[in-house]
Amino acid sequence: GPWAVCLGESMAVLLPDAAGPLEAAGGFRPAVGGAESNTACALAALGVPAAWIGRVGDDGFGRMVTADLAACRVDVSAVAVDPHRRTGLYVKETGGSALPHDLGPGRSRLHYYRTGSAASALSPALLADPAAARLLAGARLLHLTGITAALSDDCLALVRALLADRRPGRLVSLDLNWRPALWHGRDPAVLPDLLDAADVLLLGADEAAEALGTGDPAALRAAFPSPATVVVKDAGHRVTALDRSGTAVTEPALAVEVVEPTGAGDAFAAGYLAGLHRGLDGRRRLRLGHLAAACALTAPGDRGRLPAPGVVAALLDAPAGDWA
Ligand code: KDG
Repeated sequence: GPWAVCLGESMAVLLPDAAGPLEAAGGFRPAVGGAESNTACALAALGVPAAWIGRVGDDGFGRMVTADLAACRVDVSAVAVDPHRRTGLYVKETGGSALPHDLGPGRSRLHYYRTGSAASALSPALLADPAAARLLAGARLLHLTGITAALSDDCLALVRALLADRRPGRLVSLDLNWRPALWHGRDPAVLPDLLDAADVLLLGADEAAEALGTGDPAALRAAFPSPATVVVKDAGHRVTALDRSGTAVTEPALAVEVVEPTGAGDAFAAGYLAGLHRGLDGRRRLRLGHLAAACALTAPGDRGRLPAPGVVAALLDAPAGDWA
């Protein structure tokens, strides 16, 4: 069975053909997004057997999402189809046009159409589903994000149930993925307990500062004593991984020309976790994360394409001065 199980909401995405405010969009290209399934795809691309567990509607977008992930060689055997609710959707807006209401160059915004989506009906009942239970029992890694906790009370209960259901030999990674737009009317004070229940905690320094009051790696390490590793990503500059004793490994990010940043964090998680799967040392784990993130940063959609395995191997082993 799959080594990694990634669980959360995947959505249909509409990508406008050109940068600019949505009222001026000429056409949209369909794509697939969702933080956890992005990570599952990138894991599969890195050769790590991965599954995605989620819930889609009995509709064309749901079938598109599921088929797209299957085409990425992600196990979709436990994806539930909800007969009553629709697949979630988001529309991506990117800035850089000269038109009024432009977001500004290099900026992008996700417009969500997902309230009451099929995925928002995920609940602890999932643990009794035979297909999901089979994947969860066999996995060595369960990957979750803070997004799921924001989707509904049932989703929050599912995240809590999964974090409480500790299995020997199975790690849980959790990426904060702070999405303020999803927390309107909900209480993000539930987050710290969830974050501290992970084995591998991934946070962006910026989002952590916003959601938790600090983006400082040492302060975050102190705030979350339980995870074996706390990984703090400092937007495009460097990532620091700290173990329980506070010992830190820092690796600079690769300098790339950013096309569109969405999905870079998901790819970083996949690279880092693939490094765990390969038994890489701490520095190479961070490098594999940076490499996967760089590929997502240079693609217009959520996901990028990795270089050939030989190129990846050469980069992982590059001397420090040649790396970034
Ligand atoms: O990390 C990328 C995600 O933000 C995007 O795919 C949509 O899952 C998504 C979300 O909830 O923001």
